[in-house]
This record gives sequence, C-alpha cells and structure tokens, in this order.
Amino acid sequence: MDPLLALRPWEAPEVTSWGRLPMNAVDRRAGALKLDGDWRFQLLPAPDAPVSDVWSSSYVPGVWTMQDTDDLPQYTNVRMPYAEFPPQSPAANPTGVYERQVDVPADWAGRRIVLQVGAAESVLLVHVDGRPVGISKDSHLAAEFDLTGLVTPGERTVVRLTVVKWSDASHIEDQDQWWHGGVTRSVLLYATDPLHLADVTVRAGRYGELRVDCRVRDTGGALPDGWYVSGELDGQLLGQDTEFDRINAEDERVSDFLGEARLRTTVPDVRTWSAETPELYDLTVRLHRADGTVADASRHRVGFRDVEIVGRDLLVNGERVFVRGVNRHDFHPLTGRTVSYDDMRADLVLLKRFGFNAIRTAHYPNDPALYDLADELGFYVVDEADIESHDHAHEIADDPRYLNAFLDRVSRMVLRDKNHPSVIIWSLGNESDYGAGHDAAAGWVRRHDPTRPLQYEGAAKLGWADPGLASDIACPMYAPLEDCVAHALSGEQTRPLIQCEYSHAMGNSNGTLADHWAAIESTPGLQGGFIWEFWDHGILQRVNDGRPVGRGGAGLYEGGVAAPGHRWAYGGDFGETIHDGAFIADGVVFPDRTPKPVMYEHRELAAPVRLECFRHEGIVLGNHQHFRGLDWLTAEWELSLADGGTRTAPAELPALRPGETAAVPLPFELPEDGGEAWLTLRVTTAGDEPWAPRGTVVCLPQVPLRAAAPKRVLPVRNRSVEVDADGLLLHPLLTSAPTLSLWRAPTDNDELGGTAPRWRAWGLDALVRKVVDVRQAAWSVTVHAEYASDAGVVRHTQVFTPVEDGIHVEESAELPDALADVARVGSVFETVAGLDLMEWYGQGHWESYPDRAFGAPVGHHSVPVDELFTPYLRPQESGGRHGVRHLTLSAPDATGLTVVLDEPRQVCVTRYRAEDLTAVGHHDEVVPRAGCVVHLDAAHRGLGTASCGPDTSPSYLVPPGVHRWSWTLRTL
Ligand code: IPT
Repeated sequence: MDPLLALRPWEAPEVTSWGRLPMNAVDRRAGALKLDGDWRFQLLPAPDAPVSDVWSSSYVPGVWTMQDTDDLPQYTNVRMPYAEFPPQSPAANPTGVYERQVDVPADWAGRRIVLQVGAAESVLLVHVDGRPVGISKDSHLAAEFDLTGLVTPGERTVVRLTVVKWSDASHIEDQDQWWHGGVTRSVLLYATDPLHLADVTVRAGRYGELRVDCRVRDTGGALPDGWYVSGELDGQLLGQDTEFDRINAEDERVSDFLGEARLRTTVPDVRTWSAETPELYDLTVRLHRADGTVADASRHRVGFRDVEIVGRDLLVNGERVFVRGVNRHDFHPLTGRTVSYDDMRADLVLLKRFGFNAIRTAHYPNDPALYDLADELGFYVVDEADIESHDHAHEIADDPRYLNAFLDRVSRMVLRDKNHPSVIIWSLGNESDYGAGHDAAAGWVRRHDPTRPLQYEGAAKLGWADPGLASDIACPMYAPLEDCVAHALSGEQTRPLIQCEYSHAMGNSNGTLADHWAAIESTPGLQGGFIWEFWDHGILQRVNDGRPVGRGGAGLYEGGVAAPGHRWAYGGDFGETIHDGAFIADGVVFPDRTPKPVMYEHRELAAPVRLECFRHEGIVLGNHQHFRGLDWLTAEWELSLADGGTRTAPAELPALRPGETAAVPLPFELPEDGGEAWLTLRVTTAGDEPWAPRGTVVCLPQVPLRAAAPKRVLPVRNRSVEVDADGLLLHPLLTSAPTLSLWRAPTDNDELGGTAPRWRAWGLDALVRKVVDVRQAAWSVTVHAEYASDAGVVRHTQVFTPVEDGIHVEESAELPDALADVARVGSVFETVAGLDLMEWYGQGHWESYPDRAFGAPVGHHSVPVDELFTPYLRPQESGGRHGVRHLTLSAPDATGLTVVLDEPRQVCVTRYRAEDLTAVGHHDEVVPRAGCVVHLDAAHRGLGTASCGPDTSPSYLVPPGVHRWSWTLRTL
C-alpha cells in the first residue's frame, strides 16, 4: 500500500506534515514555473478508494466544489457538517486526485528543485512519478517539497496532488464560511542553487535602523568555505554586522550546516511606513560564494515602522492610531475561495476608498500577495493563524494530540509574514476556546518575534484586564458599547481595547456605528475594531439546475444583482440539509464587491477632514489623520438650501498638521430666503493616489447653517377632500390610500435578534384596519380607524384638509403600552405607475436609517425609484432615506406628486410592499410593482446589529404612546 495512505493522515492530528520543508520568508515567485491551469482530475468517494482510469479535468487553483462535480459547496457556521467527533472524519470523504505532466527545464541540472503548493484543503498528499513525496495540512499556507533527485532536469515528470476534504484538521478549520475542497492557491516549481538562503528576517524601525538576519544552507551538506551575504537598500549597501559574527565565533555557535549572518544599516531621514504613508524601500539580499559570484538572492520591500503597546495604547511610530478595520475572508462568487492578485487589489482599493485602514485576515493567513498589497497601499494587518475549532473548541484547546497543529500553524504564519510592515499584530486564531495549545503557540511567537503584539479573543474572554499569556490586547467580539466604555473608565484597564469583530453587517445592518466611533474617539483606551465582515459570501448560482456558475460567470452580475436566471446562493441553496442559511451574507459589500450603503457611513466616520460650525464667524476645520497633512486633498464648498437649490464655491484647505484645527471664513453670504441651509465640504483626492484616481470623493463633512422656519398650513375653503365610505382618501395619483403601518419586512437583525418573531406574535404583519368614524367638517374630513393587534388596539386618526394645490394630512396613532417596540409608526400608500424618479431634500443620496445616518449628507438628491432599493441577499426592509423634508415623485412628462413633511422624517419609496419582500428568500423571486410603495414614518426603529451582537440603543426604538405627524400632498 502507498505509505502516505497507510499513515491515514486524515485522522491523525499529530501528523501535521511529512517531508515538508520549513516555512520561510524568501519569495520564490519570480523565476518559478507556474503550474496553474487544467489538471487531470478525478474525485474519489474516500481517500483510500482506488484511483481509476477515468479522468476529467479541474482548474488549479480552484475548488472542485465550484467546478463540474457532484460535491457542492456547503455552508455551516459553528457546527461541523458531520457528526464525527475530533479527530474522526466521515467515511464519505470526497478526495480529489490532481495530476499533470511537468517538463523539468534542462538547465536546472545540478540545482535544488522545489515544488510549492500554495494552499490545499484540508490534507495534501504529494507523489511524483508514483513515488511518495510528502504530506501537508494547514489549508491556508503553502507547502514546499524538495524534489531534487526525484525529478530529472530535461525530462517529463508526473506530479500528483491528492487532496482529502475532511480530516482531523477540518475540526480546527471550522470557520464560518463555505466548505470546499481543492487546491486554492497557485502551484509553483522552482530551482535554486544548492547553496541557498533558507530564510531572511528583516527588522526596520522608525528611526531608520535596519537589521537583516539571514540563514543559509546547502543541500549538498556542509556549507562551502568563504560564503558571505550582502545587502542593498535602494542602492545603498548594507554593512556586515561583525559584532554578531564575533560573538557567534567566540561562543562557538558557528555551524558547518547552518550559516547565520546579519546585515545592518541606519537610514538617515527615513521615510516611515504607516497605513497613511506606506513608504517602502527596496531591499535585495545576496548570498555569495567565496569567489563573489551570487548563489541566491531575495528581494523584500521594507517599511520602517515601530509597533508597541504603552500602557493601554497601541502605538504605531509612537502615535495612538485608530484602527478602522474589517474582517476579510478569501472569497469570490465564481471561484468560491480562490482569489487573484487583481481581486485582492480591488478589495483593498475599495476599502481604502471607504476609509478603512486595517484588516484582520479572518480567520487564516491570506495569499502572500495580500500582504504585499497591504504594505503598498497602507493597511494595518492582524494576521490570524488558521485555527478555529468552534464546534469542539473546549475539547481541542487542551488536547495534546492537537498541540503540534497549533504550534505548526501559528509558527508557519509568523515565519512567512514576519517581514511585512503591514502586519502589526499576530492572532492565534478564532473561536477555539482557550487552552494550553494557545499558550504554547504564544510562547513560540513571543520568543521568535518580540517586535509585535499578540492577540487572541478566546483569551480576552477571561477578562479584558487580564487575558493571560495569549493576548496583549483586549479584543472582544460584539461587546456592547456601554461595556467597552465602562471598562475604559473603570481604572482597571491594562491594555488597548480593540474589538476583533463588531458591527455585524448582515443584511440591512450596522446600526449605531456612529455611536461606536463617537465613543472610541472620545474615550482613551478605546482604539477601534474590525467590522464583521467585508464580503457577503453569495455564490453565483444558476436557478434552473441549482449549480454554481463557476469561473465562466464574469458579466453575469452587476451592481450587487445577479443576472436573470441567476441568484446569489447562500446556505441551503445547494440542497444541503445541514446549513446556516443567510448568515453567510453578512458583509459590507455584495458578492460582486458593490458597496452596501454602510460603506458610505464608514467613509464619513473615517473622514480625514472634519467641520464644526463656529457660530457665524466661521467654520472650524480639523485634520483628523495621524501622520499626514491635507496637501493630498482638494475641496469644494457646497451650500444647500431647502428652498433654493445648491451653490458651490472653491475651498482652500489650510495647511494643518495631524490633530490641528483652523477657523476658516464662511465661504458664502447666506441668502435671506431659501430656508434651511447646510454647508458641505466636498473633499476629493488632489492627485492620483495608488488607490484612487484624482478627484475621488474622500469625505463629505457637513454643518448646519440655518434651521428650517416653522411650516404654516393654510386651508383653502373653496375645495373639499374626497374619501370613500371607509374613510380612505380618494386621489387620482394614489392606487392605495394612506393607512397606518407598524410593520417592516424584517431585517436579518429583526429576525435573528428576536424582534420580528415578537412582532408576528402581536399580529403586526397582518393588521386589519377597521374604520370607526368618518366625520365631514366644513372643509376637512376626520377619519378614526382602529387596528387590533394581539397586544391591544392601536387608534389611528387622519384629518384631511384641502390646501393650495393639495391636501394636508394630519395623523396621530396611539399605541398601547404593550406595543413597546415596533418597526415603525407611519403612513403607507401606493401611487399610479410611471412615477419613476424621486427627488428629495434630506439625507442621501444612499440609503440611511435612524441609527445609520451619519454619512448621508443633507441636500437635494435625485434617484430613479428602481435604484432606491438595496437588494440585500435575503429580501428585507431596505431603501429608506432618513431626514427627508420634502420629496417629489415624477414621470418623464413632469407630472407626479410632491410630499412636504412637517419635520425631517424617515421615508421609504420602493416597488415593493413589505409582504412582497417577506414572502421570498431571494431577489429573483420578487416581482416589482408598477407603482411606488411609499412609507412616511413618524418613527422608525433603528437597525442595530442583533443578528450577532448588540441591538440598537434605546434611543432608536419606537416607543408606545401617541405619535403625531403631518404632511402635505400636492399634484405637480
Ligand atoms: C463570530 C465568528 O468569529 C465569525 O467567524 C462569524 O461567525 C461571526 O461571529 C458571525 O457572523 S463567532 C459568534 C458566535 C459570535
């Protein structure tokens, strides 16, 4: 029997690898043979099933679960998709066998030849020409195998990769994402001289000090005499650290088999690296033979920066930086897990444009290119090891059989990523309880890399002030904001509090993000956090046969929406019986990377330039960055008058250092008329940034200049209002008269947080209106109606009064005390077809809700009705606009209607009734109505984040009692 199979490594947690080379930070991508492309492939029902002669093909890098096999993606969060207890796997264990021929270049004769498999999940067995080569686990890090002597330069060789899907390792790769199987990153074959750089460690500090530690080996055996290393930094030669050599020699630490050398320099006037100023230097390290010829070389991009924790502050280059982070998974709607360089770049560019400066690589090390991009574009990275044993966390954390795997995964990540300036914190993994395995791994990291702090949420659970050995940071997840503030004020805080996950972005969510940031920026000890998460992991699926579309699907989606005949699949959509539904759709971007409205909220919260209104003498402008001036920005003033349109004027940004403010004169003479007035500073990039072309909006800070004057309603006596026998308003532009609405299509937060089930129990989803009384006065009509809920009767009054060109509607609703927390109190009506454009004065133009309205500036906005709606993966309440003062719905021939509200209100205009959305699970199932469904809300519940974490705060709830609102309806 094959010795690799005989070991049954898929049920042996002690076996983390066999025949695998040690991890290192030498980049071998340049000059390597890329073995990507179609490989011969067959899928076996189990790892020990016989390999047949029947081959199909599979694309590498890629997962077979997204290609043409019957093993489809499955989504589970915490629970394992099978019942076997660790370290066991199910007997039905899909195993992919990949094979291809490789022509080994003839000029590699005499060289060391290495195969690198970028990533494979979850167990990789390697054979070459039928001979066993090695085994590797750790699905998100590369495995290298020395093929020297096994392959012959100038000849053709057959490489076989056998990938077992389920294993003991699956129990520690139980992350909240789709389960797949395959080879997910590129496969390379490269050659080096037998005398080679085994590893290079670069340390570069903010005062320009650079130290490069090299490890040298020779596969031939003992090192040849006279080898030495040299280094060059942006053309400047580095010096040999002779002190290091002397101490090594005196201590007799010099070895014949392991060469160690250290290079040093100090760069004067160094340009330091930070997320705002990602300055990089080019370093080349060369390994020479005694005659000076170069045996090996390694290139690195070096960022000079310091990270340290002082007291309860995390400092980058001595500055307490705010961590505006997001959790990012490797995801793509067509490939499942495999992401290209362009994909990663597009992810990071988008994050930069929306004010993010940090990434937690949830929950495993990412492709090496991601760290290069983070160095280059400027991100702080929490690099997380591939350990999540969520379903069996307690058993595994102290299980000695898994100890080796913990150490292996954490140490390999550190060995690979230690030279990246972007990596500022190591993370021991996610959701794996806390045990001796973590402390062992923490010990290894502290010894190997004392230059970075370490975090682990499972340890922080012990107590934020004292999380044991495994965390230098209090890094809870989804902690209530009050608790964070209380901790920071308690006098007991010992370390920075940076939430590793917060503000769960499932569906229409991220309520109270602005409250978080107000607290973070004003409370010493709080420094930020990482939003959960970047992606909605919807897989593009054909509706007719239920199969993933796969790599060929580019162009089958746009603006967050799948093309007709397709949809974004979530848990259960591939026929899985064990799954966790739409919980996989919880990102700040759609599966095609279209930003959700929360991105605009975030962009404004991260604004580098802020405004404060300074009475009438001027505007105070502040630089809210940590390291940069304002010279990279340009700006324009916009004055927006409720009754007078928008005016613009060029703005001069003062020269301000980080943290400084300056008063600037009011750029406009405020006109006497025009009503309510707001001043916006439209801030854009002054030149091309690596992540944004010149003119990209960076932020839109805003201050109010003048409040609205009280509105007067003048009844006209020569006209009347028509209502039917039930007291329902008759109006030529309305197909459904205004009635009371207390319900919204539940958001994911409403459902999972338990509010929607309560609303249903009260009967709010199916309230029946009963007219009590219709009273016709001289010129107005008063209608009393009742809506009987299971928590008591809601009384609703409408008074319709004719006014110039229209009808004024005054409403009140009285909610019994038991209806303590409803979705909304307001009017809903429907219009005739053809009113396709909405223009309004209020917040916008993107979607906003009471607790997610910081980033939507007040102004005049205009959006086609079809585009008001946000197509969250599971249809739910969406499309709302906060703080609307007046709106117009018009047809192309300029007919239509106007609504003027008594005060800024939450308004929602879409093509859908709440019940249309509630009835379906995906967007392809919901049919838009021809007319508009219009909600005008006296009160609307905040969104919160209760699908995972805190609900909205009490101030955003809709209280019982009497609500009053009024509005005027006019025909255009
Ligand atoms: C937390 C997980 O770390 C993350 O992977 C994801 O599942 C998130 O929640 C929810 O989407 S764990 C949760 C039990 C708090």
